[in-house]
This record gives sequence, C-alpha cells and structure tokens, in this order.
Amino acid sequence: MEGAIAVKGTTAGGGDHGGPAPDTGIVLPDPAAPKYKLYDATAPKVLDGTTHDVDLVIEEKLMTVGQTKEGGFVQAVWTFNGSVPGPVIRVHLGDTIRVHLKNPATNKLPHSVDFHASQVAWNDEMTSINPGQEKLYEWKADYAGVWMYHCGTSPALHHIANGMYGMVIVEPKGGFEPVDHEFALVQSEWYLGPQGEPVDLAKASTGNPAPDFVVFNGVANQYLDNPMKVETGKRVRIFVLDAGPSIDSSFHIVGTIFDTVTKEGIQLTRNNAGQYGSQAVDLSPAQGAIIEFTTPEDGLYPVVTHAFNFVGRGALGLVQAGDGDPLK
Ligand SMILES: [Cu+2]
Repeated sequence: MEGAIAVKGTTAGGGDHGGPAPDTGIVLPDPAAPKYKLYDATAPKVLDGTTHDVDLVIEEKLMTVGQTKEGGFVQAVWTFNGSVPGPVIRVHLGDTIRVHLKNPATNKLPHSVDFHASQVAWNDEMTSINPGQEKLYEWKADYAGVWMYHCGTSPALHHIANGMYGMVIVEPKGGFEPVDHEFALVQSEWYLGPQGEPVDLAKASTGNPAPDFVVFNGVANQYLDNPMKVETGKRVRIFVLDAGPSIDSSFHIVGTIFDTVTKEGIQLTRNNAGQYGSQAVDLSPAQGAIIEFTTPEDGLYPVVTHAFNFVGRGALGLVQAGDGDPLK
C-alpha cells in the first residue's frame, strides 16, 4: 500500500515567504526520516516462576510510525521500555507481578500505568509519578485473558494515543494447549502531529475521530513488508488487543476461519457440537481476544481490521504460509 496513504494534519515548517505555514491539513512525509524499527510480532514465552519483578521504564523518544515512498512520519512518542506497544507481559494464572515503574529524570512529563489485569485502587497504584521518580505497582493475575495496560495520566487520551499501551497475557488454568506458532498483535491509531512532535490531541479528541494511521504493533503496514511466517497446516494462535484509543477492531485474516476464539472470557471451542466458526472478532477499545486457525495451503493471508477504510491507512499485514506461493 506504499504511496496510497493520505495523511491529514498540520504542516511543519514555514512557507516560501518566511511566514507561518498555512494549515493545509497535511503532514508531509519526511524523506530524511529513519526507517521504522520492526516490532517482533512473535508472542513471548510465559515468564518462569510465580513472582515476577518487571521493570517498566518510561522513555520519551522519536519514532517512525509509518512510511511511504516519499518518506516517513516521525512522532515524539511516549513509551514503556522504548517501544510502541510496550513489552508483552505473559504470566500464569495466580502469579504475582511486581511492576517497577520508572520515570527517568530525563523525561519531561509525569506518567503512570493502569493494568486492566489487576484489581487495585485507582488512586493508589495508578497515581502519576514525576520525572526522577519510581513506584511499585504489585498485582496478582486472578483472571486469564488478553489484557491492556496503559498510562492513565491526564489527559489519558493523549498518553494512550502517543504510544503508552501494551498487552498482558494471563494463561488460563492449566496453561494454553501448545500450538506451532504464536503472535501478539495490538491494534491502535495514530493521529499525527507535525513531524517530530507528539500526536495531535485535538484530532484524537473529536467526537468522530479520523486517524491518519491504524496499525498493528505501532507501525503502519510493517507486516505487509515483513510477513508473519507460519508452516502450512500447523496451528496458529494470535493474541489480539485493541488499544484504541477510540476505534473498534473487526479483526479478520483473509482466507482463514477462526476455529477457537476466547474474547473477554467468552469461548468458541474447536470441534464444538454444531461446528460453529468465527470470521471476525469485534474488539472495542481495551478489549482482547485469543484466536486460533490453520492455514490450508501455502500462500498469503492478509491480516486486517474489516473496517476497510483503515486497511489503506496501515491496518494491513500478512501471514505467509510456507513459501507464500500456492502454485508451486
Ligand atoms: Cu504517560
């Protein structure tokens, strides 16, 4: 989809006559932008043991969030551990997680974290810390599923839209059945600000938000350029989270049927009595699901949100089965 991405926003820099640039509604791609960093979609293994000390270090940094043939789009994002999304944290049911949230003195803003997998008081663990401070957020994984975590510092919409979210996977009682391939995908939106600036809060705040990009794991079309590779006929599990901040996902993989889905605790099981299956999983912001399928033959299987206006805006990836060629 390179070159097909229309990006509205505000121009950076001045016009020909030295005055302030008129607001043309367009953020222009920067030919000098660094190439984006691929976010590895492979789901991590479950952490060993039953008590985990996890460092979450907040880093305010520049990130290329999308690219066209003409150049890249760089935003001054706010991150957990330097990436958008933050790290996937995968634990067993019943584990204790001791999150050490650190806001280095080099940062400019207060930040916080809210783990949806936890049951804690909002005005205790989730309070903001200033640059130079750290705090402990301890919680117990009482319920299985795919959960969101995010910064909740006001305005939370800006902190989430600017990159501060991630996925927690809590394994069900007895653990997951082994499969051949596991991936983790977080869908989210970018409301571009000028090049090198944070995202545009005004654009994100409208009642009918129109994101410039809708992405999987932080970067537009990255798995179109770098397909997720699987073996034909093997079982694939994908952990999916819609981090929003505001747009739903209708998660679909062209050419497959999900035979197993667990969405917000509700299960469709493989080989059920009626042989029911699932074509798309609807996720509102902050909802998560676990889906499983098998690719029937070598080839390419596009990963999309079936809200197709966003497929041309970055919400397009590929699962490649075998060599990707069904004809040989
Ligand atoms: Cu924050």
